[in-house]
Amino acid sequence: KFHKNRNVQIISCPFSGGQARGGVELGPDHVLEHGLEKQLESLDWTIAPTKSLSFPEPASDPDEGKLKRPNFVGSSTKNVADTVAAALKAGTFPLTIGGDHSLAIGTVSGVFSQHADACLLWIDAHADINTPQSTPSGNIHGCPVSFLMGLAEPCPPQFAWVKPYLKSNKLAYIGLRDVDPGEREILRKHNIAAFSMHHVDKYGIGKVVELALERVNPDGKSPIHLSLDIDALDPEHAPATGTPVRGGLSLREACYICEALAETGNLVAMDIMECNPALGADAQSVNATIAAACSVVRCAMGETLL
Ligand code: B3U
Ligand code: MN
Ligand code: MN
Repeated sequence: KFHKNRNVQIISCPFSGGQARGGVELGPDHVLEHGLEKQLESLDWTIAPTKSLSFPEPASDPDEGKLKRPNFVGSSTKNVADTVAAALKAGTFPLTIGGDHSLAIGTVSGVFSQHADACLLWIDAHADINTPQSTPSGNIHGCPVSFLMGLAEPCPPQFAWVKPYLKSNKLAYIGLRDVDPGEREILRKHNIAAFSMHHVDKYGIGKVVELALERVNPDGKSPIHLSLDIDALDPEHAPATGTPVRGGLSLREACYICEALAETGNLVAMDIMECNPALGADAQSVNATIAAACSVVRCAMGETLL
């Protein structure tokens, strides 16, 4: 068995404050209703009672510069960080189901508070590394990585609690295909391992994962946090998401990434984010998206490893 620890703490995060489209807060319930807990049990995981977080909206939440809903996102992600840290302290594997990707400010903070030497694999069509200055939209789900790296200067007061745990050599992306000009500059300046769909085509997914792990985990000893945005997948497989981008990962490529990380034996946490059951053309597109989300999670939890 590649996972030595087979106790999982599912953390349900019905949160949509990091972006403008309603419905992403329904993602966790849909994933759970699809039977994820039972599926993990059948993979021999012990399931702690699922933690469902609730996210009270602040009475007032004026923009902070360009950033929208900073109070809501700041307090909610702090709650997530504490919950993820507690799950790790309890010896469980935190599996966080979103909700929008701003939640990763919390999940990654929680993981790095317990594993300072961790590395982060960010699987996404987008780099989510805009700063409060560079963000074109003001949506904080496009900014989490910049907060985690301490690139937001000055740091908005709502995120003063976020420690800049994440070093540029401990972060790798796979699946990128919609990166803003300001983000490109940041990726280049900090020499961040960024594998776009171009690299997936050029080298194949097997080689890309190998290259990514070489960059962020050269000695193979770092604990790994996998943060997976469902929009990394091609909209053919995951149409029900806020910002689908054509030309993405096949379902098998996404599953392969998860399997390869499971195979390292070092995976300590996973996020599955941005499933939006209110989008997608019909019930079948929503179901396909949720099924894909459950598939990649099962792969990360060891399903297809023999
Ligand atoms: N980069 C854009 C768009 C975006 C980021 N993440 C998603 N969309 N899902 C932004 O708003 O920062
Ligand atoms: Mn994305
Ligand atoms: Mn994302």
